[in-house]
Amino acid sequence: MKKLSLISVFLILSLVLVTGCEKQDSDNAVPSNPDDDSMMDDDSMMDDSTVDKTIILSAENFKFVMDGQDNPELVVNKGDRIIIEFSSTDGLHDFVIDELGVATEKVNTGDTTYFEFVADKAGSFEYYCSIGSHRANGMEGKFIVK
Ligand SMILES: [Cu+2]
Repeated sequence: MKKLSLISVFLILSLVLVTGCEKQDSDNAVPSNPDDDSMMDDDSMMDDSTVDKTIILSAENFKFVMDGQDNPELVVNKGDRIIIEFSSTDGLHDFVIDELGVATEKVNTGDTTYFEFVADKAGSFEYYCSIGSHRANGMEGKFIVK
């Protein structure tokens, strides 16, 4: 009987110890998690860590194309970090949205460029190609920030 109660005490003690350790672990985890979060926030303030949307767009004479659709209406959420992956399949083109400060490099046939920005203004804007009379020839579309 004495042995049994000793074992019980030992079991209870080890249980307490294990629980204590677990509690300590979770106590350690609690402060470390916000640290990770704030590090992620810091990163998102800087470049290319958290991208909400990648828009893959190509250009030709004289239209923009995405997934087989000509001059598609592009819709994003306000505050989204966006990467435009912009390429030309025919001719020299760029991708510009004046109100959002977006202006890719001019790319020639077969080339690709990237432009990253935050859609920090809600509204309906126009994107277009700024080269020559491309816009007048049809290289424009709607860019909506909700
Ligand atoms: Cu163009």
